[in-house]
Amino acid sequence: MSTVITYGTFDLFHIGHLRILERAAQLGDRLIVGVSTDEFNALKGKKCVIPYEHRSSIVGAIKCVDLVIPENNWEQKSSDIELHGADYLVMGSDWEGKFDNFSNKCEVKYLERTSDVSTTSLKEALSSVSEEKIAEIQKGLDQIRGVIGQLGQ
Ligand code: C2G
Repeated sequence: MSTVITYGTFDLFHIGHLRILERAAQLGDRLIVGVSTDEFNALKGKKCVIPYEHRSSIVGAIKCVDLVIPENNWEQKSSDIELHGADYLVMGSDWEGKFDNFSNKCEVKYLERTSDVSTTSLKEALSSVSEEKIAEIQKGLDQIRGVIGQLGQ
């Protein structure tokens, strides 16, 4: 039985996350996913929208995922690979070359990142919607103030 392991934050889960997990799962019989804890993400300089408990539950519910483990630091990959007998470490191509140091423990593969989608772009879309909403509410309040002003004259 061959085992694949991969890691990620998986914040605001999107199609790029699903595609990397499905393609990683196709490389073996079992897929283990290390989901970055909120504390580790702080170390990565990432502030998650969705807390670890929810991110790990979402990833764990995906059909092709067999096991979710917490990712607490960069270094644990080595012991994870040994503990779980991973044959492949898979990451998206934005990490190309960054984990080659684990190639003495398993095959390291970088799969093409899905273009045109990212957690960052989703966050920006969400914040722009809220800005638009605030502007719309502000406009309504100004209209109400105008009517009140007219009534007072
Ligand atoms: N990914 C992808 N396509 C996207 C976005 C992400 O293929 N459009 C891949 C990334 O390359 C990564 C995985 O999905 O393999 C998870 O991405 P993130 O949640 O952004 O994870 P990251 O913050 O890169 O953390 O130790 C490794 C780190 O935990 C990776």
